[in-house]
Amino acid sequence: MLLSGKKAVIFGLANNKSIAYGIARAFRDNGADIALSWPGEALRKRVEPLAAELEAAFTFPCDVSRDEDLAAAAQTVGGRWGGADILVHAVAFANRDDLQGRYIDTSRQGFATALDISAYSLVALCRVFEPLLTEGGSVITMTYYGAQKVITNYNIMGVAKSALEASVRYLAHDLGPRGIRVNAVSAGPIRTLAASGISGFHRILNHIERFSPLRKNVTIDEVGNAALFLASPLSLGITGDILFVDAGYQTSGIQIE
Ligand code: NAD
Ligand code: 0WE
Repeated sequence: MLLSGKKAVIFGLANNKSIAYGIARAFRDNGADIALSWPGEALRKRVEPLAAELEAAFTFPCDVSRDEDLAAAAQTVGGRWGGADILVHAVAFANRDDLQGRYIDTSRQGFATALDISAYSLVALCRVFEPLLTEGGSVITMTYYGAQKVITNYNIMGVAKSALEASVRYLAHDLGPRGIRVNAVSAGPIRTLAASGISGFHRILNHIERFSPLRKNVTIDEVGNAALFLASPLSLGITGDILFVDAGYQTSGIQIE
């Protein structure tokens, strides 16, 4: 098994549709020990049964917008495990109002919120966990094509994901000398909690089904397996990179018929 004896800390599992759930399952099925975070009591009730199902070692509170929570998370993991091999960051948030209409209308507050929770949190997470991460460790975050090209309504999240992708490169340079790799998976659209209530999401899914080379949408299992590769020794030569798991969509230019 690719991750026997490895310890993975996973942020961003909300329910069994979450990309983090697909990743956790792939890791668990490959022998990893798992720890899961929850951002507040409301989600704790959803996470704990899934933690039991995934045989997670423990769960812990962490709202990534709070420095105290991040410090406490590192303390908890350090206390329980003494270290960690894999960090998964599958967290994003923007105000719903900022995911529709014109990007130009994004408020200062809306901009700050999206960048704080969706991009800065990876930097903070890497910093507090740096002393705990082992040589050969792997940090994985989740991004979307809207970081690189304009996707209608993705708006401030596109800008936040651009910052996240740039952070992946800078963090890879900071942590590389310690043998720790930092990469992102750029997933195609998937109907998760974070996609629910996005107006016209079914049209995005239809578009990918029609125009991606594989003529389909991707699943959380496919994303989980790509994350497994990035977490495993199979990818020891890869850092600072963006791995697309998007049925090939990002390679498209003009397509006629
Ligand atoms: P999801 O709703 O299941 O996961 C998002 C998670 O972010 C939730 O678990 C939520 O609790 C967490 N979160 C939000 N604010 C937080 C905070 N302040 N502190 C801690 N956690 C917080 O949806 P998902 O689609 O699985 O999203 C996971 C990641 O994948 C996100 O980064 C998202 O941008 C990215 N992504 C999603 C898609 C898609 O189409 N679903 C595609 C590409 C990338
Ligand atoms: O990254 C995302 C979604 C992130 C997200 C979703 C929400 C919905 C609920 C961040 N914040 C919030 N805030 C909420 O209140 N994706 C890649 C999925 C997604 O979201 C879109 C997309 C796609 C794809 C929004 C508009 C257009 C396309």
